[in-house]
Amino acid sequence: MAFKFILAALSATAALAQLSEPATQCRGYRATNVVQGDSYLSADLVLIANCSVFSKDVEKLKLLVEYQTDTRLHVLIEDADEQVYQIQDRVLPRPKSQNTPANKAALKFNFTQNPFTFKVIRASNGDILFDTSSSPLNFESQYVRLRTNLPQNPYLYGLGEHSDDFRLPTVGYTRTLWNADGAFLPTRSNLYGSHPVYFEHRGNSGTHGVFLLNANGMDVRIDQTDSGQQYLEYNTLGGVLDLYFLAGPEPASVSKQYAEVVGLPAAMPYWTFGFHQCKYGWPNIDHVAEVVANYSAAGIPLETVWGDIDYMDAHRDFTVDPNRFPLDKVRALVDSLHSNNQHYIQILDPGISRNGSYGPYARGEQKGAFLRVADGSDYRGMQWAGQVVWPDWFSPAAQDWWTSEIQAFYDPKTGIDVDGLWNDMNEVSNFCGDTNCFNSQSTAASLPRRPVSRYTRRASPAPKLGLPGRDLFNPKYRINNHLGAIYASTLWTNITNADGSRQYDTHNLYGSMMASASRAALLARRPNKRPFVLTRSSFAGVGRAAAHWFGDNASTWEHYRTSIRQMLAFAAMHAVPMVGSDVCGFNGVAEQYMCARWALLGAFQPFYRNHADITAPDQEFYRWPIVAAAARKAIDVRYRLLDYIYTAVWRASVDGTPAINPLWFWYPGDEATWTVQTQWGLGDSLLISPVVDENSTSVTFYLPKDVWYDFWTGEKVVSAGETKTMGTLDFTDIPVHIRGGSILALRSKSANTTAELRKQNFALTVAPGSDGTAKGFLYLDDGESLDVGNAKSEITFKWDGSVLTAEGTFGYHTDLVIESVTVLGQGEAKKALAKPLSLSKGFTFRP
Ligand SMILES: *[C@@H]1O[C@H](CO)[C@@H](O)[C@H](O)[C@H]1NC(C)=O
Ligand SMILES: *[C@@H]1O[C@H](CO)[C@@H](O)[C@H](O)[C@H]1NC(C)=O
Ligand SMILES: *[C@@H]1O[C@H](CO)[C@@H](O)[C@H](O)[C@H]1NC(C)=O
Ligand SMILES: *[C@@H]1O[C@H](CO)[C@@H](O)[C@H](O)[C@H]1NC(C)=O
Ligand SMILES: *[C@@H]1O[C@H](CO)[C@@H](O)[C@H](O)[C@H]1NC(C)=O
Ligand SMILES: *[C@@H]1O[C@H](CO)[C@@H](O)[C@H](O)[C@H]1NC(C)=O
Ligand SMILES: *[C@@H]1O[C@H](CO)[C@@H](O)[C@H](O)[C@H]1NC(C)=O
Ligand SMILES: CC(=O)N[C@H]1CO[C@H](CO)[C@@H](O)[C@@H]1O
Repeated sequence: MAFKFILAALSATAALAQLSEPATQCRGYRATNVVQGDSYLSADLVLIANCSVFSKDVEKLKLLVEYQTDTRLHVLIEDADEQVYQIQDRVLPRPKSQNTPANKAALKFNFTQNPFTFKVIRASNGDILFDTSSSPLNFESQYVRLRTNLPQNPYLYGLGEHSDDFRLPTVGYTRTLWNADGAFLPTRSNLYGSHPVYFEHRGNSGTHGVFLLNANGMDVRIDQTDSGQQYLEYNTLGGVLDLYFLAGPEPASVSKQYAEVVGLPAAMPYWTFGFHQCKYGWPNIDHVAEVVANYSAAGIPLETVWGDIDYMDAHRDFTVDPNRFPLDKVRALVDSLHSNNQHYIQILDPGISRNGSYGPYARGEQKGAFLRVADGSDYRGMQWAGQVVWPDWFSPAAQDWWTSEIQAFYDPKTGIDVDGLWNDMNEVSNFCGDTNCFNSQSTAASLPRRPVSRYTRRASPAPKLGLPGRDLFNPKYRINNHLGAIYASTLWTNITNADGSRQYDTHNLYGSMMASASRAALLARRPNKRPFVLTRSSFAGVGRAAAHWFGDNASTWEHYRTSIRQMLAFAAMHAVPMVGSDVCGFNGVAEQYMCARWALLGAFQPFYRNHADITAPDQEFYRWPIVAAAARKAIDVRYRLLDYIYTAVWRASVDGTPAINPLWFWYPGDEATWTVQTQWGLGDSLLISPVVDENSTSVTFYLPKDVWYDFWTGEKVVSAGETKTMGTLDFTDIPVHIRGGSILALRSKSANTTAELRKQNFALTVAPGSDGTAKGFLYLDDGESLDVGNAKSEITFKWDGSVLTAEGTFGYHTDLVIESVTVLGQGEAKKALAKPLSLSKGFTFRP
């Protein structure tokens, strides 16, 4: 939900391409004291000549190269004194090195000593994946630059969050990573999250990934030199060069290797895959109850209803508006939802009203939970609640306070028994456009006074918490933040966090840290229940704590299309599988035919929520017959496929396997797939190719060389690698193909809630590949426990052309059975089984 009046700060003048070529006096560093071990290499790096392009050179650096696993190479270039900021280990725990002998590793590190430059080489074929030889390294107090040459016309992906083409532009392109609120932003803007990882695909010679573990603001420039040399260049406002090279070589292996570094995404509760409805601007609780009733009356299954900031009293967290959302009525609605197996989620913003008679503020102040300025007084800004303070997630007191406020307000006995939490405005968004909003005024007399002495600031920063003596407001190198200066419309970048680090260095972590704090609070509230947190702002690794939606998009066809590539990037490249757009669009007027199409598209996203702004007309699916019809069909098929989707997202939580696949992940050698961004693979087996143009009743899409089956008709389609056009598609139609070689385990019937759905039996669809065989996977558990122990089933189905087998583990106790088996492409209809197949043990079955 929304961004308001800060567009004034939008500066079109942000410094672009301030520096196209390295300053001539810069000669980089010389490597000395090189020590080479079996599985590592270290060296000292000494500045060759003063250079200081934008700030002071750091004269002495250290290099550490570790062959961490056979597929992961770690290259760390840090200052010798270890003062430069590095992301705190508790924010992003680093994987340990498994000390692979260098000669066994898939990636080789090669370097020159004077000047120091390096290459990363794929051992199997000699491909140079990374090569800094053409440009000296700059490592200054407020500017770090590293450039790698790339092959001409590279296929690069990632570097989210953005709305640009899935395959990144290769010329004149700048990707700025600086978390920022916004709406109606053009492409090439920095958005809510920062994920400094890119994938490069080189066809049959492999895919690799490069992750720069650095939270500082940065521009990543992708361009060519005047002489036509292709490069990618990091330009950061600080931090160290902490690089992880991921060898792949299969695209999905890179996804897994990345998840090993940043952490596996959290497993999601089963019910969160149901359909969600939200709206900013619902006037009162009776209206919300009507929405729920109207969904039911329309026969459209609604799993979860959400509360945006409307429910709050004066937009304050942990309050309800006494007239519009009185507590007893909210509690009654939540009870009624729960008795129907439906769910309720509320929003919590980080901006805490700074009012002495507001309990959560007073208690947080007491505990020392909030960010402070130099004199120890509150750091103040403007948010929905008016004058606010913000939690300092680096302070253990903030987690304490957040957990106890959540436990109290969401106490099932006395408060609102929510099923999950939604974190918004956590970039941080500050409606104060500049530094002068409140912090120059004297402290209001009504507020409690906190003894300044409780606020102890470190005289000299501890290791890795940031170099002293920097200009934390206006660094000379200016990243291309769409909001202008780095402090604009967010927290002051000179604010010191509880551990001594500065917002200048940690800004991009705020949203992820809030999401983690919310997850920890939900876990404290219900220790063995999987928490559900949805966050707008994110940093690499956020998937460990939360799901993500793409923020304040608009009800336009362009954003409908954009949402597909954003889903591809987050799920396949950023280790955040539980993602989706606001279905039918957030801002502006949703037109019914578009909304019908989006209802269908959304059903094949992992996270499926309809949401709109307060200024947008109501857009619940039941409001138009055509949209209602599309939604009924979409939810019906989604629910029949729910265990398939659940299995895919669960698998991502176990080993990082992408739950959503770009088409080239499946056909890496087929160049025609490399730029596809309006189709996606859901799980291992389903290819979704929605209509993507306004008023269109057809879609042209690519079907790689393989055997396919139309999901709706079962018709076999053998493609030689062809562009197909499908029409005439009704407004309730979405093309879906099953990839040959797959077995799908569907529920035999849909239901109006996921709890009802879990009582339905299964039906198998066998879709043989060109060799006549097929394989599929089904994961079953209780859908909600954090730790299910052995109470889970991991079942592999195999079809060898005539016999169907099921094997695996069967620890989840269930009476559910497989009622029917359909083998596609054999001119046979579905076979109801005289004797159903059990799901509690393996079987062999000959139809
Ligand atoms: C850089 O300049 C500083 C002082 O201006 C000097 O002390 C230092 O030796 C110089 N470093 C190099 C590598 O020239
Ligand atoms: C690696 O570096 C050495 C010299 O340091 C050089 O002889 C060798 O050719 C390099 N290998 C590759 C593949 O570039
Ligand atoms: C619910 O449906 C009734 C009957 O169609 C309609 O009058 C009412 O406006 C609807 N309310 C909401 C919130 O959708
Ligand atoms: C779902 O259907 C059952 C049986 O028809 C009904 O009792 C229940 O109220 C329905 N639930 C919802 C949420 O519509
Ligand atoms: C503080 O909140 C109380 C109610 O909670 C309100 O009456 C009062 O006006 C607020 N004070 C300020 C300065 O906003
Ligand atoms: C940040 O900068 C402002 C404006 O220059 C200054 O008033 C304030 O004391 C600084 N805050 C901290 C925590 O250093
Ligand atoms: C789609 O149809 C509407 C209504 O007929 C029309 O106003 C609009 O211009 C059409 N859009 C396009 C892109 O053809
Ligand atoms: C802030 C903003 O405009 N956000 C995004 C809304 O979503 C679309 C597509 O999902 C993006 O392109 C926008 O950038």
